[in-house]
Amino acid sequence: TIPLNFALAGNPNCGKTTIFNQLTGSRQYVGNWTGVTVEKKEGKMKNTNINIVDLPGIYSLSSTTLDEIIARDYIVQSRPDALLDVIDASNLERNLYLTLQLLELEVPMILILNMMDEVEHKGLEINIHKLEKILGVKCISTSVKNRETLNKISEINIEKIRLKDVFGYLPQDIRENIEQLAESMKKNKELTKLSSLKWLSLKLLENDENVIDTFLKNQSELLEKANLMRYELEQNYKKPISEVIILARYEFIYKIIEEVVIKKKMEKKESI
Ligand code: GDP
Ligand code: K
Ligand code: MG
Repeated sequence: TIPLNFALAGNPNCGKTTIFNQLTGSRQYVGNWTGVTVEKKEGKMKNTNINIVDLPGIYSLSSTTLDEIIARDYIVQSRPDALLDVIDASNLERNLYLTLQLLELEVPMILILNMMDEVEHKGLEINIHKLEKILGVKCISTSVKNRETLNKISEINIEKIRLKDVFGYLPQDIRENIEQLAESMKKNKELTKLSSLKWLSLKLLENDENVIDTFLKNQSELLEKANLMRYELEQNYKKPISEVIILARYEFIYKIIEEVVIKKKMEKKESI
């Protein structure tokens, strides 16, 4: 069978390395990311033909740290067959913030809800089935108490993963602009090699200078078009589009948490 390439992504301290070690055992190779002295760990998943790259732990894809840029560029340019997004399920608010941004890269995703022991400890339960439906991704829950569930990863047919509209949480006018920009990128052979034209369009609207510098240099026509769109949107919202997007993301996350988190012990008031 053809080897598959998966990438492990997630916040720092969510248990990514623990899970990487569990999946790969001793079949690991440590090197460096090209051009920088940041450690790159790769491995082969036991009993499979799946290669796994452990990406640096990050909180966001906002291009402000080297780790974020390394993770972003790897996903966008190498287009792994799937992302294994590890989250600390006992901190959904913070962890889903990255998950939503990873989804926007339009790479098939499997969501690994780690630290389920902590969720239980907080007297909470997560409706996994509902979470799968809302996000449109397959979810696997695990914890230090049960790593057997991770075996399910190799059983998932990633070719059948169809992401739903990952920009669906954004206001209609921003979505329309994203689609228009993405449409005008379709004939550009350099850009269509990247994981997602819609993600690039979103970054253009946000005016992410690092993304523009890295992927959209010399695209003056596109940049002009996006600048005009951003100007018009900001006239309407009275604040930077990047801010509008962050707010929309959190609003969606609060809605998800409200839908999927069940409080088992009513007397204990802990949040997730
Ligand atoms: P990384 O920074 O994402 O690579 O996280 P690590 O794998 O280094 O784990 C961070 C910490 O969380 C370590 O102390 C782990 O032992 C701990 N940890 C990992 N998985 C779990 C889990 O399922 N439950 C609990 N309670 N702790 C965990
Ligand atoms: K921790
Ligand atoms: Mg680690």
